[in-house]
Amino acid sequence: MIEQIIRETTLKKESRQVLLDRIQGKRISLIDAFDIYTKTPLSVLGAVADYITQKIHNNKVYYNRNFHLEPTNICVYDCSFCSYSRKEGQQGSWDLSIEDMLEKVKQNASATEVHIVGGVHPERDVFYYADFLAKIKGLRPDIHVKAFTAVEIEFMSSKAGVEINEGLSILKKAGLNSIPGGGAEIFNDTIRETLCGRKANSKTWLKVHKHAHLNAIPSNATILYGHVENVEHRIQHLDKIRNLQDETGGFNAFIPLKYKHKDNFLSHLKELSLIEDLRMMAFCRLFLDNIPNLKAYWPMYGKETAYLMLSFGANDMDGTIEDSTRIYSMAGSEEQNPVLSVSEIVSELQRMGKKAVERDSLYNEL
Ligand code: V47
Ligand code: SF4
Repeated sequence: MIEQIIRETTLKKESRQVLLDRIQGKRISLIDAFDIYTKTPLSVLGAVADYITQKIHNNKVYYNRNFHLEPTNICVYDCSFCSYSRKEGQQGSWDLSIEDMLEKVKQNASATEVHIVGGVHPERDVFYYADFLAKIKGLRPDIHVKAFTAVEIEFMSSKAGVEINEGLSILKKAGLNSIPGGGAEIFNDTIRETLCGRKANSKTWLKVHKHAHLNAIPSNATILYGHVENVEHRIQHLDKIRNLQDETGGFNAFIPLKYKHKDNFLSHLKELSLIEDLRMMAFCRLFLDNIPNLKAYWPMYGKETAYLMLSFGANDMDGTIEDSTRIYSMAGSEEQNPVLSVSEIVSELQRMGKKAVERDSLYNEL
């Protein structure tokens, strides 16, 4: 069936063969990737992505019970795509005390994961955050702490005068269980310079994740797409992630993040269409043959689009969130107060012929 769909497309013969090889498990090379991304009809790209996803996951779609802590939006950097960061004292800034955040941990007693990410505060070093993580574990020894982007880890380690490796060990000892995928943006140094030139560069992001994996700290990876980059840049970015995964096997999930344009320095750019978002998700499933889980991150795409993406290669809805993140609502997401109840996930997926499966943060089924 899928072979027939591929054989009947209008694609050139070589690309049809690449798709036929891909469904047999063969890797898509960098050379072939551009034509596959840009020229495959969306229906065919989606069908192949769905076929591969079903082969790995059957009809299962994962979710977890999680919430975010965003300690502060005060940030030393000023990334041009960011609607969230503020300078100290600026209207709209926040800076939560450790006590306030521990209160939120107590309030979210049924969550299995806390996802901690925020602005890069000029005064906070790795010892401050290690103390914070230890206090969370003191309250909830069982909760999985997924915390701090590579950008935050690089800054807080250097603030404390320790190497990244040591910074990671300090955090791990205090309770860090895994690292989220943020801060990757786009691994092209020219573009990165214009978007977020002062923060950790591509090489450093990859180095932090490699060190984490070698120290048995798993992580996720992201791409920020749909701003000033082009398809070639996206493919090069995915290739760097795929190569590191070949080396370490430490990535649990990949999360494409679509650029949202409200209230930031790039607001003049038009956001990509739904069709482009579906194409991106499907391509990620085809290209990233060594990362099993692709998240449709609903607080950013919106629930409807996220559900649709489950037929275009995604197999994970992230989690219930409990209205605890502001990064995307401030950038204009339709999910202004993101909450997704377990019953909503279960019934919506049932209607789609999928099975909602609760997972822990390491993708063990609960
Ligand atoms: O690095 C910031 C992105 C990221 C905008 O690991 C924006 O499970 C779109 O790390 N439009 C942080 N994106 C979020 C993050 C994350 C999210 C979901 C799941 C996981 C995970 C990690 O948010 C930043 C940046 O790429 N971002 N501003 C914006 N205007
Ligand atoms: Fe700061 Fe992160 Fe926003 Fe960049 S994306 S300005 S590092 S909060």
